Amino acid sequence: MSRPTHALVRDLPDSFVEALAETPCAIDLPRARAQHAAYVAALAAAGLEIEALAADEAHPDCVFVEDTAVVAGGRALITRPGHPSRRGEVGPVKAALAAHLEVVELAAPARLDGGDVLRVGRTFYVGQSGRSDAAGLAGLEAAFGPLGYRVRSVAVAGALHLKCVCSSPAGGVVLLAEGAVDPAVFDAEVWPIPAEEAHAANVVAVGGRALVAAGHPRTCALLRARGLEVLEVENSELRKADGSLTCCSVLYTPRPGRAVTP
Ligand code: CIR
Repeated sequence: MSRPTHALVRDLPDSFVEALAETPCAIDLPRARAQHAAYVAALAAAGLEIEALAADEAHPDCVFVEDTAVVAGGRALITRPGHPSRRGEVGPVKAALAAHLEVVELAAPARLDGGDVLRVGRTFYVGQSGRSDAAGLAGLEAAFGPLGYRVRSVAVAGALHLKCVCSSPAGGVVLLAEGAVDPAVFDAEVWPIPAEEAHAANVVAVGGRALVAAGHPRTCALLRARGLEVLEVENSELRKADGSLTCCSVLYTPRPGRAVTP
């Protein structure tokens, strides 16, 4: 499986201060923008080519592009986000990815957020959360099953998305917050981290490097001990809107023969 070469990101609108949040609290917008810029710079430093979409004031949560697309095998599934206020975010994401990938779309009434989709090798683990349902899982299976991917359902309780509590920092590995999900559901090597560092379970892995939310020393130590280069990034303001690190990018490799940006 080739490592991703590109990252799609999206700027924060001023309306980000009204983004969906399970526990609303005041967001420092300039700080949020600075943290997002540092995150994008870290992706670029990891060798990814960045494509940045303009913010959309009508969609306060548009920075969380991960929820709008799932990419694998040269194909992008444009999702139908679980929260109605987010459905209008998909158009520019679809247009951007269509320049590089084959694009298919999830049909109504299915609901799927990319934050519920964890891919480890050729297996997709799909969270069944308040945002993603069985029809969304079936749509993902229809999109990627023919490409040789299999799909497993994971019940999610106590978290917005499956990837709020886990991610894949390396091939064949799941980094998992203890007590969040039964580790036995993963046909993978599981690296547990303490529940009090659950927010650090969501890392962005590129090559041998892992972007980790700052302030989680035990997780950083674990990842370093397993040979990864750790880069801590500040995420306090995006976290106020329930954002983790993977949610702010869609990583992909352009399909051979597709047009790429000049
Ligand atoms: C939402 O509630 O949809 C946003 N405020 C947060 C989305 C975070 N996305 C993600 O973890 N993939």
